[in-house]
Parts: sequence; C-alpha cells; structure tokens
Amino acid sequence: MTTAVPTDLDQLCVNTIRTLSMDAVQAANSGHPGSPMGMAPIAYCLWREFLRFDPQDPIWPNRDRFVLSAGHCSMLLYSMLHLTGVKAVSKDYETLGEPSVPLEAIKKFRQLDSRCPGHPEYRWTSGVETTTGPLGQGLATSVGMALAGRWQAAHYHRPGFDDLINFNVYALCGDGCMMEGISAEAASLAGHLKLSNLCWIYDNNRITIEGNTALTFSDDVATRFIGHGWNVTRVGDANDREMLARAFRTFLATRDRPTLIIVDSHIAYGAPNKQDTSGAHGEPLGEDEIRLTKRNYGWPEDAKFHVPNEVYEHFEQGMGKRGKDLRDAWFARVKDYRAKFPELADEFYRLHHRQLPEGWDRNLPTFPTDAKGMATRDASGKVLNVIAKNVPWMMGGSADLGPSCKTRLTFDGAGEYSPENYGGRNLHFGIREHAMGAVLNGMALVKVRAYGSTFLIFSDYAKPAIRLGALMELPVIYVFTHDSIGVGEDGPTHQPVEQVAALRGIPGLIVLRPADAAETVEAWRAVAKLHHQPAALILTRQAVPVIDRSKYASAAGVSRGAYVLADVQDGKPDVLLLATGSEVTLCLDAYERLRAEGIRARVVSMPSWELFDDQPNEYRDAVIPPSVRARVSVEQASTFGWSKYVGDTGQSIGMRSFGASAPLKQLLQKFGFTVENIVAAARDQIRLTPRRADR
Ligand SMILES: Cc1ncc(C[n+]2csc(CCOP(=O)(O)OP(=O)(O)O)c2C)c(N)n1
Ligand SMILES: [Mg+2]
Repeated sequence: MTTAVPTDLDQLCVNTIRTLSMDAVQAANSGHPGSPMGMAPIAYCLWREFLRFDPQDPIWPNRDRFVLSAGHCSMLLYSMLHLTGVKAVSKDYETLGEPSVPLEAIKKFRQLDSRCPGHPEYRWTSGVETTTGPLGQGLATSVGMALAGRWQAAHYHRPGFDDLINFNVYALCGDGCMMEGISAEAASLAGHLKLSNLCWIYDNNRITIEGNTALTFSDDVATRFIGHGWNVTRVGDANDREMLARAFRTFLATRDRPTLIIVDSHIAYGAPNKQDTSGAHGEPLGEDEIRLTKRNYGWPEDAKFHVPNEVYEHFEQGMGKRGKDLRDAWFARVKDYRAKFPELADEFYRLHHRQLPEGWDRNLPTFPTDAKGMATRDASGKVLNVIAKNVPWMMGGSADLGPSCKTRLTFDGAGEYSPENYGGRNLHFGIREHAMGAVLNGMALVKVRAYGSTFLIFSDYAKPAIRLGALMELPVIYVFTHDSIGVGEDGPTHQPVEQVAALRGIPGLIVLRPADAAETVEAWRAVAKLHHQPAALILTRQAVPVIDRSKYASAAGVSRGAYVLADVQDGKPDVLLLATGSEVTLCLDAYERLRAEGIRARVVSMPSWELFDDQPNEYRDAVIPPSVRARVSVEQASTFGWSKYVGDTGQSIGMRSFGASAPLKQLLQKFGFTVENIVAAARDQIRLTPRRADR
C-alpha cells in the first residue's frame, strides 16, 4: 500500500472534520469539540488510506471495523460517516439509497430523532459498529470482534479460501478509556490471545474533564502494554500523517500480537485560547473562538457546516473506491466458495442473518420426574451442549468458572480457543467479568452466537456491558449460576440478593429463572430463538426436584414467561402462590398441604417476568386473575419488584439482608423459605384480603 505525500487536499479534509465537529457542537450548545479536532488527522489517515470499508455497503461481513471507544467524540465519527457517504442500512439487511448521516443530521446533532445522537449508537446510525460512551467499553468490545473474526477464519477457511475473513479491528480511545479497569482486562486477554488483527490507537492528549492527566494518571502506558504482550509504537505528533501511516503499516505487518499506537495530540488543536485545556473537552468553543480557530485553519471564518466539494471526492476516490473494489472482489470469492462448499456458505449466511440452522433443537434432553432431582446448572450444561452441537457458530465460555457454571462444551471437536487453535469454541475469559461482557457484545456484533458465564453475584462485575448489550439489542446469552442463598456456606459475599432485581431492571434483557431441569430445557429453547435480546439464565448450584409433569402442568409454559403449574379442580383459587426457580417446588409442597386442609391454592411458576409481561392481557389475567387478591410470592432474592404481581396487599417472601454463611438447611429456616412459612402466609392472605367480587 502506498501512502500519498501529504497535500493541501489532505489538510483540507482534516480541517473539514474539525470544523464540522466544532460547528455541530456549537449548534447543539452541547457536546465535545476538542478531541475530534485533535484526533481528526488520525481518523483521516486511517479511513482514507487503510480502512477496508465500503461506504455503499457498510455491513459487508469482511469490512474492517472502526470502533470509537471515546464515545463522547461522536462528532468525529459522524463527520467521517458523512464525508465518506456511508449509506443507511435497513434492519432487514438491505442497503438503502439514502446517506446514513446527511449534513442535516449533523446540523441536528444531539436533537431528538437525529441520526447523530450524543454518543454513537449501534442499530441507529449505520456505520456505527458498536455503541460507545461508557469509557473503556469500546476497547473491550473490539477484542470480541477481533476474537470472533479469528474464529470465523479458522472455522470457514478452506484450501484456496484462506482470505475470506481477514478483517482488522481498529479502536480509537483517549485517556479515559486507558484509565478504566475494563481496558486493562481486555488488553490482557487480547495480548494473551495474540490477536494481531487488533489495533488500538491511544489519543494521548493528556487532558480529561478535571484538567491535565498529571492530576490522576502517571502510568507508563507503553510499558504496560508491552507487559500485556502487545506491539507498541508511538507517533509524536498527531498532525504527522506520514508517521501515522507508518504506524498503521507496522500494525499490518505485525502477525503475532495486537498493536497499540500511542499518538501525542492536542485537544482543540488550533483553537488559540482553548487548545490543550480541559475547557475544550465538554462544551462548545464559543462563536468567537470558533472564528479565530477557523482563521487559523485558513477557513472561511463565517461559514458553518462548510464542506468543500473536493473533500467528498477525495474520500470517494480513496476509501470509497478501495472499499468498493474489495467488497466486490469479496462477494465474487464467496460465490466460488459457495459453489465448492455450499453447506459452509449456507452456515455463514445464516450466521450473518442471525438465523438458526435446521434442526437446531434436535436431541434436546428430557428429564424424568425425580424427587432428589438435579441442579438447574447441571441440566443447563446438558442442554447447552446439545444446542451448541447443533449450532456450529455458537461459542462462549466462562470467567474461570466453567466447571461450576457447567458451560464447557464437551462434545468431540468443540475444542479450546487459543492462539494455536482459533477454531476452538470453548473460550476462557480468565477472571475478567467486565471484559467478558464487552467481549461477548463484540462477538455478537460479528454475529457469532455468544454466551458467557459466572456466578450470579458477579453479574455486577459485568453489568455495564450487559446494559450496553441490551441497548444494542444483541442476543448475548448469560449463564449465571449459584443463584441464591442456596450457595450456603460461602456466605453473604457470594449470596446474590439484589442481582435478579437489577437484571430485571435492564430494558430488553430477558431474565429466566427456571424451576427444574424441564423448565431449564424450555428456558434454553426460548433463549436460543431470541434475535435482538440478550438473556440471563439464573440457575441453581444445588439440586432441585424434577417436577412430576404428569401430575402438574407441562414446562412448555415457560415460553410464556409464567404459567399455572398446579391449580384447583374447578373455579377460581382462593390464593395464588407465585414463585421462580428453586422456590417453585416449595410452593408445590405448600399447595399440597393447603389442599389437605381444604384451602384452594394455585401455584404459578414465573421463570421470566419479561416474557410474561409480553403476553396478551387475557393470558396474564387467566394466570393471575385480578379478582384473586390473596397472593404470596416466594423467591430467594430481594423482594424488590414483586409488588407488581402480588399487589399492595400481597405478601412477598424474599431476602431483606445479605444472607449468612451456614449450611443451606439452616439458611432456609432462618430466612423463612419453608413450607410452613408459605402455608402460614397463604392462610394470612386469605384472612386479610378477601377475594373481590368477580367483575
Ligand atoms: C465510564 C465512564 N465514566 C465517566 C464518563 C464521563 N466522561 C466522559 S469523557 C470523560 C473524560 C475522558 O477523558 P479522555 O478520554 O481523555 O477524553 P478527552 O478529554 O481527551 O476528550 C469522562 C470522565 C464516561 N463517559 N464513562
Ligand atoms: Mg484526553
């Protein structure tokens, strides 16, 4: 690849990126102008000379990925998407004719419904590869993209076709991303995995919100990354495009490690009073300063949102032409590949369209009634192994808890993912839950079916990434085991209390806490079918009985989120017992006891509030009849949220403390998870909340 000697046209392009960013932030009267101005030459050099990206087809599978981890610098990305003429893509994968970011959208930066929201949002603005804003997330997500790219290459390449999937992943970050712990977790993992298709660019402007980084940050970043096993290179001046190009070429030539390029830059470059100050970080420069800066650039001082025509042309002739040629050549290769390897090509197509293969649910296990039972984590491990065998592009692993979470794939050929075996489907994230969450998001963005696991208590360590995954509508699957005080002796540090409620609070995330092995099968069946929603399976460590389905209702009801498991023979019940997970069986025992006393109870198993809330009113009212006010909920978790189902007058048996360290039997007594307690609560409810007259 040759790099053009810098010309005035190059400078014109760089200054266009800068002035668009300044003008948009000023018009919005909010946003971050300084860093886009400083980083403009980096983005320009990368996009114009190196990025293999076709603006006409921004979802071409083998495109290079560009991640703006410093999401507050969104105007940098919007400027690039605009200037390169990236096309909008519809949700059903058809490229539309209209531009993703028209100039009008930039003029409405940060306004309602603009394609240029405050921070870049995946699925909202075509060409945005991942949602960023929470610092560090983009970096860690880029590791997942690179990792999944390597897997796809290992899995789909065949002799004569060893270049089908060779995209690179670039992530641009600032001081904030470098300081966040998640980036250290992610860098450590990427270095260990020797992901040489990964390039991070660190905008070392030494400014954050509170001032100079001398206040807070004295890491030797280069040494740190060398320690992580990275190739580290430096560019002493962000405006030196020749040195930038050289750094990118070094990255491309490095085959055994990821690359970090540290670029020294100036925030608000060229602004006479604001350059190198934190004042340029998060507020408009101001009209006067903008005028002075434009004068400095040799720009028409009063022109706003000005884009010289030759700038569009220059991008089109550079990235546009290169991207289109590469993209067309790639599709021609895929045609040959399809002729030779139709099954693999079909797989690849389905993967990219988030479709499941035919027969994805064949051979799912069934579990016979068993009073002693099995832990739902064990049932889950069996189901996952069957589904993953049927879905070749399903892959994942654990943050060092695979043996406990039962997420290891044990069938022949599953393999362990490593630098020597990128085709392995068992990932080992190490003890890095936060990075794991973001890496899973990155994998899902490259369209493999990704899952990850840890103890439910440590879901908190991954929460920011889970939230972003839900925001991006990515079908990542979480397996969270050791779901309650059921962990017993490990005590309060390991006993989740508020975690289920917190996960239920994330919009779009489907939380499923199955009651037994049969419900676990159905929970996986529901999760596997999700296209645009992440899911969290909440599973027990301890054995729970496998419910007698000839006596009680079928577990198929799981697909509706909640269902009547045990009921009165006729008419309406006097009291409802609502429960999830391991507490469902307790409620069944209470139901039998009540029945013997002549009390008419109904047991509702409620593995997923979210799926239940999505059902039509009639179904919900049939399961939880509004007229039956006597209600008891039982869940070994914070009672937060249960009033939605038990109402003002119902009773919730749950956790109001952090638990305790003791054998499980004693804990169940101490915290009231006993048949006697449920029966007493049911009696109280009937006494205190007489049934309302049927409406
Ligand atoms: C996790 C997280 N914490 C805090 C913030 C708020 N925040 C946005 S930008 C910023 C400073 C980032 O500094 P740097 O990355 O150096 O960006 P620059 O000031 O150079 O643009 C902070 C603290 C955030 N977006 N994400
Ligand atoms: Mg900075």
